Amino acid sequence: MQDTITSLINPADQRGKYLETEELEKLRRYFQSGELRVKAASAISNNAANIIREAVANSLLYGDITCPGGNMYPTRRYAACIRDLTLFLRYATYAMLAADPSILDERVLDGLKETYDSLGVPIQPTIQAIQAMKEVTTRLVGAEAGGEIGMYFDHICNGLS
Ligand SMILES: CCC1=C(C)/C(=C/C2=NC(=C\c3[nH]c(/C=C4\NC(=O)[C@H](C)[C@H]4CC)c(C)c3CCC(=O)O)/C(CCC(=O)O)=C2C)NC1=O
Repeated sequence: MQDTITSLINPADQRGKYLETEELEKLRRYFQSGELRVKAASAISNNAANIIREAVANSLLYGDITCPGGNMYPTRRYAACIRDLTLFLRYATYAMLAADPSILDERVLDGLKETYDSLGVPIQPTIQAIQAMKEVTTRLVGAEAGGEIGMYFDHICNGLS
């Protein structure tokens, strides 16, 4: 896993150079948004169950997917789906704190689409649920922090598409 600091310093070290102006500017933005990201992570962890409940209600419930024949039926699969959303939320929060998507690539997305395809887990409803989490989370943490974490929800969706 990388974060903004390692992702800038490691390549500079390989070149044997100091960070360039543009790279220092990226670091400055990282430090400047630090307080915001930490606060958002705290709000998300205190409200994780509510975020998921609301996102599921806004996206997946009340459709065929939870009925016999749907991928969220029966309860075992419903629970697996909720568990997956819980993982997406937690890892998106880590990525926001690191301001770097590599933890998602390494620990969440590697092989996930293949797993979903082989189990018949439908991608479009999964993406809808992740987008619903993004909306609910943004309402909780505000637009600015919502933008910070939103890009990592989008990163997961892109990795599944
Ligand atoms: C930390 C990284 C990590 C991820 C991301 C992960 C995902 C993951 N989700 C799985 C299953 C599953 N995932 C879903 C999810 C859904 N079905 C739907 O219709 C909804 C749209 C959607 C929820 C949004 C379901 C229903 C299963 C069970 C499928 C089955 O066994 O038939 C499985 C197969 C094994 C299992 O059932 O536990 C994995 C590996 N596991 C991991 O370790």
